[in-house]
Amino acid sequence: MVFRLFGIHGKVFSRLALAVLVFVQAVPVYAADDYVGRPEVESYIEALVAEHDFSRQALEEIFRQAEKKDKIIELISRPAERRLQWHEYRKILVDQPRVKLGIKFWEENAQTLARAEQVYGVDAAIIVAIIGVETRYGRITGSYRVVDALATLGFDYPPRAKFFLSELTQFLLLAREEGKSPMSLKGSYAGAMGYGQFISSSYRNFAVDFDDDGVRDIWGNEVDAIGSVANYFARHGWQGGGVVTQKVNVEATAEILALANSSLKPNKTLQQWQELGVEIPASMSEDMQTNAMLMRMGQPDGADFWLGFDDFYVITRYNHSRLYAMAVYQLSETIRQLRAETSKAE
Ligand SMILES: [Ca+2]
Repeated sequence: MVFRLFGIHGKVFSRLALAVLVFVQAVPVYAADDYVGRPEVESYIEALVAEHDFSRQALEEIFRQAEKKDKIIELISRPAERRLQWHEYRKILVDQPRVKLGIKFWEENAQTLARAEQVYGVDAAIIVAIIGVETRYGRITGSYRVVDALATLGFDYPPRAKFFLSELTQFLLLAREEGKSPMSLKGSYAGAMGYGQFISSSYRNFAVDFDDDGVRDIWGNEVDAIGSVANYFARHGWQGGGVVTQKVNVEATAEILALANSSLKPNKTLQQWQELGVEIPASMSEDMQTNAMLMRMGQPDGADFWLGFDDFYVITRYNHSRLYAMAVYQLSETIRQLRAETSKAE
């Protein structure tokens, strides 16, 4: 949206880029033919040509090379967020190596992170934690061709077909705008790309050229990746400075158990939660009209209960999972504290 300029630039280059692509790949090493000739693929191509002025030939060449990956369907059918209890999930994501690498990533990018805080009002610790959880600070950004991931999920995974076909369109537009060959771009099994694992629509809407070199590159540029994550949070309403989440004691009534994990959005005031049997800490007694939601986080011997506030909800806009948001927040706090202690000791 901010970067309309790229759209214009992309349009000028698109035909040339795709023509070159077709030429270079005229003799494919391996033709999978998983998608060629399927009526739904044909009508998808038809629509893209009509709506977005793509070259039919170039699109047909892309689908000739796209491969259906059964592994992707297997992975999307059982995401960690649904398989694991909180204590298991936390162990994987808030681990010592990730904390240490986070401190290192912060040191290496201290200036950029400070600038991102200033420009977007988003805490450096949160930006670091997101990039840490998503890709171990850019180390694991995904090895699937995005076109394979999105074609597989768009054409061969009916539960999410609509969403992933829309992302496939966004991806083809993105590649055209950024002057990239669609076949060259890699990402996760769900088609998420780069340091912060942006899906194509997020890339188009929220990625920024934070080092001002004329290119939005969150595939390989740390500065752009940091600015883009910060922009994503700012545009989704990050406030900063307040309580994000708070562990609480509850009377585990049937009503409370039914209300826990029922909403990602803060849905009751602290006053209401108190009346239902949630013990509100004295430190929050001034804020009884503040909204919060209640979470139940599985532990080996039962569960912890936590309240989540507005900024917790913003973290879930990155990945719609309370486990994910809690892991990001706890990682961010652990990194922040350890970093402060380390610098004090030195
Ligand atoms: Ca850049």
